[in-house]
Amino acid sequence: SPLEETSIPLFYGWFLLSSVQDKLRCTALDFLKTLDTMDAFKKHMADFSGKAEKEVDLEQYFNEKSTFHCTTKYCDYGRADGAKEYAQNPAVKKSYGSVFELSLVALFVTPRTVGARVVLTEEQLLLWPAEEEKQAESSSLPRGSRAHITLACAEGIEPVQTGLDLLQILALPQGEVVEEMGLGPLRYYGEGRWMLELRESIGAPAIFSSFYA
Ligand code: 2AM
Repeated sequence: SPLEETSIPLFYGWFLLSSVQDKLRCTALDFLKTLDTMDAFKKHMADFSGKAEKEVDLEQYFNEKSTFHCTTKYCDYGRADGAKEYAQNPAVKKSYGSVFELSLVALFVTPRTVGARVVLTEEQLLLWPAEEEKQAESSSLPRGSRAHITLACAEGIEPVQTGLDLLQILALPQGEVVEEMGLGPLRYYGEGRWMLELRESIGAPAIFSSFYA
């Protein structure tokens, strides 16, 4: 019936509690500000600006996203493949409205997106869709590798890009450490792709729920 169809949300995911959202926003902003001033970053500035000498203000370059969350299943109100099956999954129904603790292990920046990498527990993986979108380059990565929080996107970039950028980085050989930052080692992966591994992961309480626009 039409009523049942409209009951499937745009997406399911873990929504960060507001206290940790503010903290993560500050951490991400500090990271961008620091990155912007680093010689190693300036050396590769053309990845972002297109021109070798042109400076980039990363704070201006990216538009921050609101309501930080880690998408589990994009359902598109039931139109996406596997949406109905996901909505009916007993694990999904059982966990709906429960609080989980997400583990944020890295921050990454590309010319398109800024994100936080999330490593899921076995329990959290029960809520990860079975038919996760398969990308050619990521076919050998473990399930849940795409888990992330989109923090910001460049002009004209849709947030779905963040997970693709993360998978791309994870499929590459580990980048060289270009600097030990306060939070941990910063690695460069070429083509404007940077990843800061957090020496101490950030524990982020988040509610498993869904979003209807
Ligand atoms: P995100 O998870 O990287 O932030 C609404 O658009 C939300 O669903 C966003 O959070 C977005 O990206 C996510 N999203 C959009 N399209 C998607 C897709 N095809 N696959 C997975 N997630 C998607």
